[in-house]
Amino acid sequence: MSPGREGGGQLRPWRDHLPSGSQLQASDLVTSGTLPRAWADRWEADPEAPVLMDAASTAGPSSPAGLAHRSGTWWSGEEFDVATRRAAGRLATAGLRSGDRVLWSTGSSVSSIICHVAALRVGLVVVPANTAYTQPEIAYIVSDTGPAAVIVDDPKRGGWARDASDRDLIVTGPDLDLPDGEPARLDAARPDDPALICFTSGTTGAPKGAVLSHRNLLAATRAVCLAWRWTPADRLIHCLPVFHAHGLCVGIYGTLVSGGSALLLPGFDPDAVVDAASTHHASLFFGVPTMYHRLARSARAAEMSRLRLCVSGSAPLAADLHREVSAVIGMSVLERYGMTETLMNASNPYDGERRPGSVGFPLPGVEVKLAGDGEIGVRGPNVFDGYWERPAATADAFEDSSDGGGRWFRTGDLGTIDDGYLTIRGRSKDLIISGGFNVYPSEVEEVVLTHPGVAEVAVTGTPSDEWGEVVTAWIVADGRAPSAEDLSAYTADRLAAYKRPRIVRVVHSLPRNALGKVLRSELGR
Ligand code: MCA
Ligand code: AMP
Repeated sequence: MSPGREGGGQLRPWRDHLPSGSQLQASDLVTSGTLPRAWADRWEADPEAPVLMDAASTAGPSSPAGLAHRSGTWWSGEEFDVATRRAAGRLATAGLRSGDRVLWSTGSSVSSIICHVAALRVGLVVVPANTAYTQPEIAYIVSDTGPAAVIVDDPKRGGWARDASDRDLIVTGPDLDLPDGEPARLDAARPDDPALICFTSGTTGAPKGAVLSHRNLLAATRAVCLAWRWTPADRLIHCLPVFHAHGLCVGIYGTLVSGGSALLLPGFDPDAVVDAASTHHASLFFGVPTMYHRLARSARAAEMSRLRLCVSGSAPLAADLHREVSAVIGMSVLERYGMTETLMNASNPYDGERRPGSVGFPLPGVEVKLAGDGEIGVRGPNVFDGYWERPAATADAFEDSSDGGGRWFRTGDLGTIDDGYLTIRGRSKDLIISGGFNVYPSEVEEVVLTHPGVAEVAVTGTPSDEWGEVVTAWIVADGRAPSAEDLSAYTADRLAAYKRPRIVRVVHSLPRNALGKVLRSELGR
């Protein structure tokens, strides 16, 4: 099958994202080979350039590697290089070696990013984890990846990790309070070495770690930098969590690779975003649709028009919301489509029509095709090699190809091609996306089922203007059925808040197929 040829036409080629006259080849995306080398090139080229800053009002944790706490001051490239070298020295002196896993679960702060960058410079494999995870969620990741160290800003999480680990775990905060020392070698990771293990459920089953190599990360980062014309003059208002690919691989890596700068806000608040954009002469904002929904209702949304570019991703941006928010902020929001396993796949163009309801066409270096049933397939230097220690799940996730271009990753998303643009029409995978966070029905069902008032349960997503979807539990009661509040309290120790059911519907029975499997799609919404 030819890339992008089914489902009603052919996608525009990725070259259409480049400025006219560009001769870029896909292989150019991965020159420098690894992120640390690409970053080091930037810091060397312009050591004085501002890189990152914690928003002044939000005193982050103290900085690692002996540098004074610097909230409200820009870190230059040179300072960032020095701080990450020192932090790398501490990690290496603590006994961490290339290939060791480090669980990293922190809020957004320069200190935390210094730890992250230092770990990659040593060749460690970073395992990001949501700071909302409960004890069993952390324990699962620790037992699955066997980290040698954890960097957490909540000591309670460090204790949970220690309890779940069968080795002598190094536990530290983002201040990296460890003895100083020289790392053996810096920036020596090779392009195919793993850099991140990001937990996701893929199309089916239990959470598993998607292993992303340095090559994947560099290719995906360079692609968006090129497509969105990201330059050293840009300044990003960054308010996404740093433990997911959107905030980390697009927001932070993009800033460091482009040579631009980013102001780190601890979370999303429309007024704080508008204030920061104005005070710091920002040019970029990246958000999930829930943030755009809230921005559209902010009295100050028009002040966003001072930015050069606003990007939406991680969940569908409804066409109506796209039009509404674009009208109030005075610029057409650019929607793009990504996935943990593949990072960024497709984007609306920087120059040219940004079509509401569509995710545009493949980013530089990426090939996208539709299978006969409409499932979107992706291949390219951005696509991961497989799930951590799960060969069967990895084999299932890919489809072989005989055209010599390599195997296709099966996304579990369904799409159509309309006039050169890709539109996501649904998912073949069981996945709920609430406010940009993924919720896997089976994970929630497993916990809810242990409630004494629940005989059977199925979990689905109910459409919500603000959240995209909210989690609904369909329950067959055993005695008195629990309310949504009861379930929220009951699941609080085992499910992060965004996974807990917000709506409970009590039914007499659940629709099942001949094999007894629940047909979630036949439940109402
Ligand atoms: C917070 N809550 C949520 C969510 N976030 N509930 C459901 N879904 C959520 N996403 C809970 C809170 O714990 C709280 O619960 C209640 O909702 C109200 O919280 P509120 O203060 O309104 O929420 P918030 O703290 O303002 O958070 C909303 C948010 C946040 C800013 C939209 O959810 C967020 O940062 N989302 C971004 C997710 C993201 O980065 N995804 C990227 C995945 P209680 O009342 O019980 O305390 S990477 C990816 O998907 C791919 C690669 C891609 O394409 O990008
Ligand atoms: P994750 O596993 O967190 O990386 O989530 C990836 C999933 O988010 C994709 O497979 C899509 O289902 C969804 N997604 C990301 N961006 C978009 C978008 N712009 N439109 C629709 N769905 C999206």
